[in-house]
Amino acid sequence: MSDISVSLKHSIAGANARQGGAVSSAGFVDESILERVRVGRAYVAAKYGFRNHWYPALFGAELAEGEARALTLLGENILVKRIDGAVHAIRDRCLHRGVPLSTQLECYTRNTVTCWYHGFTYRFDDGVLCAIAGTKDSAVVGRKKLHVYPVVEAKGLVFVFVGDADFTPPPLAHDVPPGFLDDELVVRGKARTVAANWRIGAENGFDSTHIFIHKHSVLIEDADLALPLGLQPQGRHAFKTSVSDDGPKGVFDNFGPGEVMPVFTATIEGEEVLHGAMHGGNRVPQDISMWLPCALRVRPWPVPELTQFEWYVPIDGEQHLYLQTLGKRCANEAEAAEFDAEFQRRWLPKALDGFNDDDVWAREATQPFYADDSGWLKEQLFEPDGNIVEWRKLASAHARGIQAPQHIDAPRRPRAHPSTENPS
Ligand code: BPY
Ligand code: FES
Ligand code: FE2
Repeated sequence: MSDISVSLKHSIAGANARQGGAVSSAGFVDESILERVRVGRAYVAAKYGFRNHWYPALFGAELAEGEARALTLLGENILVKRIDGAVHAIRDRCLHRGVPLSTQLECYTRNTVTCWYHGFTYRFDDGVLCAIAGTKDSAVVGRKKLHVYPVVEAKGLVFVFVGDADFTPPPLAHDVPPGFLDDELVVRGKARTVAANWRIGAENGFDSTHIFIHKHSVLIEDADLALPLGLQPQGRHAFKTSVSDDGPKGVFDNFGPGEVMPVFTATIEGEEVLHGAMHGGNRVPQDISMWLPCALRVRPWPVPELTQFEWYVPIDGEQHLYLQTLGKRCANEAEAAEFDAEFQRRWLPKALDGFNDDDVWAREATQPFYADDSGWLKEQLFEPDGNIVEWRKLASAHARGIQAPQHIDAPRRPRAHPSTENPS
C-alpha cells in the first residue's frame, strides 16, 4: 500500500473517529464509494484537492499595493493582501469565534487586519495575534497565531502553498509543468470560476477524445489548424509518466509515430458523417501533459510559437478556478509587448474564450453525474481514456496529501444587512 493510501485511510476514515464525529464529512466522498474504486482511490478521495502543493490563486496584477482580497482554495477561506510589493496570505477565520475577517475588512495599520467583531488583530506577515482593539492586556495577545500561507509570485501569477503548518514547501518548480518558469517565457492569461469539481476540469483538458466538442470552433479558421475529431492512442507506449524526485510529476500523451493517431473522419455504420479540419497548415499540438497538483500543458498551442498552461484549482467540492495562460518565448521587451497586444486582440477572444468556452460548458454538463461521486463507479471509460487512468494512478501515488474535512471552512455568507459603512 502506498503512503498516500495510508494517509487516505487516516484522513478520511480516521478524522471523524478520532475527533468523535466533531468534524462533518458532508460533501466528501463516501467511504462506501471509495471502497469500490479500483484505480486511483486517493485521487477520487481528493474531492477538495491535494494538500501540501502550490496552487495559482490569482494574477499579480489583480492585487494592487495595499489591496486585500478574500479567496477560497481547497475549501479554505484565505485573505490575501499586497504589502510593500509582497503578497501575504493568512487564514480568513478569526481565532476568537471563527468568523471570516473578510465579512467586513478593517485594516487600521498596513500590516494588520482587525476582526470586525471583537477587535482581534493579526499581522499579515506572521499571523500573530498582536493586539485586541478595544481591550487591554489579554493573555492571548502574542501567544496565538493564524495560519500563514507561503506565497510566491512567478510569471505574473500568485501561487499559494495550501498545506500543513509543519510541511516545508518544495520549490515551486516541482508543482508547475516543465518549462513554465523558463526565463524567456512571457505569460498572459485569464481566470474564471467553473461550476464543476476540479477533477472534472482536469480530465476534460487531458481527455484525448474530447476535442470532438471543438469541431466547429472559431479558432480552427483563425489559427489555420488541422484539428482532428479525436486522438486515438495506438501502441503500448502511448502514455508515459514523468516522476523524477527533483521535478514535477506528470503524465504525457506520447505523440510519437505509431503511438497516437489523429482521427479525421467519423463513420457511423459505414456512412461517413463528419470530417475534422484536415487542411489547416498548423498541426498542433505535439504533446499534451497533465501535472500535479492540477495543471495541463498543451504544446505548442494554438500556433507553433505558443504553449498553453492551464490550471484547474479546487475552490471547493463543486467549483474550480479555471486559470488559463499562454506562454511565448520573447527575447526582449519589444517582443513581449507585441505578444501582449496579440494576446489581447486575438488569443483572448479566439482561444482562451472562443475555443475553451466549449470545455467550460462540457465540464459543467459533466458535473451532475459525478456530484454525489457515484459517477466514479458508473462511468464507462474506453481505450483512449487510458491517459486519464494513468493520471489518476500517478496522482494517487505521488500527491503529498489529501484535503480532508478537518481542513476546510464553512462557506462564507454574504452580509445580509450591509447597512453600515465599511471603514477600510
Ligand atoms: C488546448 C487543448 C485543450 C485545452 C486547452 C488548450 C487541446 C487538446 C487537444 C487537442 C487540441 C487542443 O484544455 O484540451
Ligand atoms: Fe473575531 Fe471575536 S470573532 S474578535
Ligand atoms: Fe478542450
